[in-house]
Amino acid sequence: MARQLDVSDLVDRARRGQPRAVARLISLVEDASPQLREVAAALAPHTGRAEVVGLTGSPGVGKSTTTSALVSAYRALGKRVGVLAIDPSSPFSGGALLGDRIRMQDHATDPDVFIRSMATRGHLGGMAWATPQALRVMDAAGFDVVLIETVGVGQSEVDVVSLADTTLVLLAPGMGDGIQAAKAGILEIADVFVVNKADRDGADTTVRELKYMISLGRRELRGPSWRQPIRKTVAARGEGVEGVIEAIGSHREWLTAHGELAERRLVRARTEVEAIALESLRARLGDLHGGDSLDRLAKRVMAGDVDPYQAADALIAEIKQS
Ligand SMILES: Nc1nc2c(ncn2[C@@H]2O[C@H](COP(=O)(O)OP(=O)(O)OP(=O)(O)O)[C@@H](O)[C@H]2O)c(=O)[nH]1
Ligand SMILES: [Mg+2]
Repeated sequence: MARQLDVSDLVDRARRGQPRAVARLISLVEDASPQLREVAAALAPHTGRAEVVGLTGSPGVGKSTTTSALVSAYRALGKRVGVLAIDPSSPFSGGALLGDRIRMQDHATDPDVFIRSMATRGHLGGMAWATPQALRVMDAAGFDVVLIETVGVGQSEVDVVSLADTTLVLLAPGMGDGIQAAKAGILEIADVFVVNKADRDGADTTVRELKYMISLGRRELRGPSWRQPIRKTVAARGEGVEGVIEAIGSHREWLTAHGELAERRLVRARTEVEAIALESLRARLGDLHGGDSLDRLAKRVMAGDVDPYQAADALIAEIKQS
C-alpha cells in the first residue's frame, strides 16, 4: 500500500514557500492521487488571492519568452510568481520542457519563482480538471501572480480563458495573424493584445489590422465594456514588458470596478465543479462497463427492443443507484 502523506503538513510547507512541497502537491493532482480530495479540502481556505494571467497564441509567437520577461518584471516588483506551462500535445510533464527550461533558466535559482509544465494529452477531459487544481496549489502556496501559458490550439485557449482573470493574446508580425485572430475567435477572448517580435518588419501593420478588427467587434457591444489595449514587445530583449504589466493592472482595476472579477471567478468555479462531476460520472460509467449492464442494454438496442436514448436513461438511473 502506498504510504499515506501528511497532507496538511505538505500544505503548510508549501505555504511557507518550500518549492518541493508545491511540486509534490501538483504531482498528487496530476496523478489523480486517492488523496486528491484531502488535498483539495486543505487548499480551499487558502485560495482566491493570486492574480491569474493567461497567455495564449500560435506556436512560436513568443509566449515562453514573454512569460519569462514578465516573471522578471514581477520579481522586480517584489511579487512571488508561479508559472504553469500547459502543453496539450505532449505526453511529458513534471519538469519544464527543454525549450522552456532554456528560456526560464534565469529564474531557476529564485525560490520565489515556481515553474511547472503540465502535459494534458494523457488526461481524460484534457486540461479540464487537472489544471485548475494545479492553479489552486500555487494560489494556496501564496504566489501573488500565476502565469498560465498555453498554445492556442483547439479547445485549450478557451480553457485558459476560463481560468484566467486576465488573458493575453500574443501575435507576431508576418504570420497573417490579424486575420487568423478573427477566425480563431481570439478577438473575443483577449483582454490585452501583445504584438511580440516588434523588432521585425510588419509589427505596425499587425497593430493596425488588430485595431481595425477590434473596432468592427465593438459595434456589437452594449453596456460598459473594456477597451482591449494593444502593447508592442520585443520579449527576447525584455522591451515593452512594463507596458504589458501596466495593461494587466488596468484590466484588473476595471474587473474589480465592474464586479467582473467575481463574475469570472464564479464562472471558473462553476467550470471546475462541472469538470469534476463529469469526470466522476465517467469513472462510474467505466465501472458499469466492467459489469454487464451496458452489454445487456446494448443487446436490447441492437435487437430493437429499446432505443439508445431509453438505454442511456436506464444506464444513468443505474449510476444514480450505485
Ligand atoms: N526576433 C524576435 N524573436 C523572438 C522574440 N521573442 C521570442 N523570440 C524567439 O521566438 C522563438 C519562439 O519563442 P518562444 O518563447 O519559445 O515561443 P512560444 O510561443 O512559447 O512557443 P511554443 O511554446 O513552442 O508555442 C524563440 O526562438 C525566441 O527566441 C522577439 O521579441 N523578437
Ligand atoms: Mg512556449
